Amino acid sequence: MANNKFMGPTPSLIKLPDALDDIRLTGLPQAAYYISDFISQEEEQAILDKIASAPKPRWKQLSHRRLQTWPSDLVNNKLLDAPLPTWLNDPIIPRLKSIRLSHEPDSSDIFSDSPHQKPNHVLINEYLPGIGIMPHKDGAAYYPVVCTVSLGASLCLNIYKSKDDGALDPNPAWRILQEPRSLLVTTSALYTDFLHGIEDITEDVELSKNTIANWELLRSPEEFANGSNVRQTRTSLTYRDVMKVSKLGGKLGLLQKR
Ligand SMILES: O=C(O)CCC(=O)C(=O)O
Repeated sequence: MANNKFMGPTPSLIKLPDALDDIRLTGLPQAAYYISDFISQEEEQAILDKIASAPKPRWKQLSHRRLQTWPSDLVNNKLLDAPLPTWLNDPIIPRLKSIRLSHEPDSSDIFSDSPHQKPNHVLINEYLPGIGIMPHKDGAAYYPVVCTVSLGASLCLNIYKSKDDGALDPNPAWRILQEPRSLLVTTSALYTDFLHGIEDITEDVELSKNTIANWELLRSPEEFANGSNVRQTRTSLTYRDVMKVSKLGGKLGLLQKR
């Protein structure tokens, strides 16, 4: 037998759904979609290697979590126009753009109505076991579509409602289990009206088809048959379209005219 350390589909065998509507999380408000095998193990490893080899100043160290922002941080909710590096573009963005939203004849992809028709910004978050992210909304800087590719390990993303008095209901309304190499897309009301977060725990518990909104769409539900997921380091790539982009070239032109 060939000594192939990678198991699972090779890039050419990645089987994407015909339409996002085929893999919608039906119990959630409009709309969330989950593809368990969005990238192959080779592609996952190549991206992890690129992340690991980024120069140290690329990392921003928060109190418990560290992150990279590509192509750069936003300033006043604006992005300075710059391309994403090839390894963040390819294969993920063409693959995202290749899936139409529905089976309607004129249906196009999830970014077709966004200002730049594709994501122009990627946040890379690294979560060690026991580390999460507080419930939050992503705010007005982005077109309300978030595409998250998970690498390395699984964890639960929680979706929270605000109570009538505006306070956060601390019990998640839904939990979404994200496996390595999966894609989660959240849009519309789910983006604007709900909060999302990841608990600071070392083990996700009470996992079952009754508690996990995407259970039927998981690659390997049998891995969680005992109801638990012991956390390991999980890295996420969050792809979004920043609506306002400032052109440095334009600014230079303006300076030259003065
Ligand atoms: O890592 C994740 O899946 C969530 C990241 C997140 O909440 C964010 O980028 O706003």
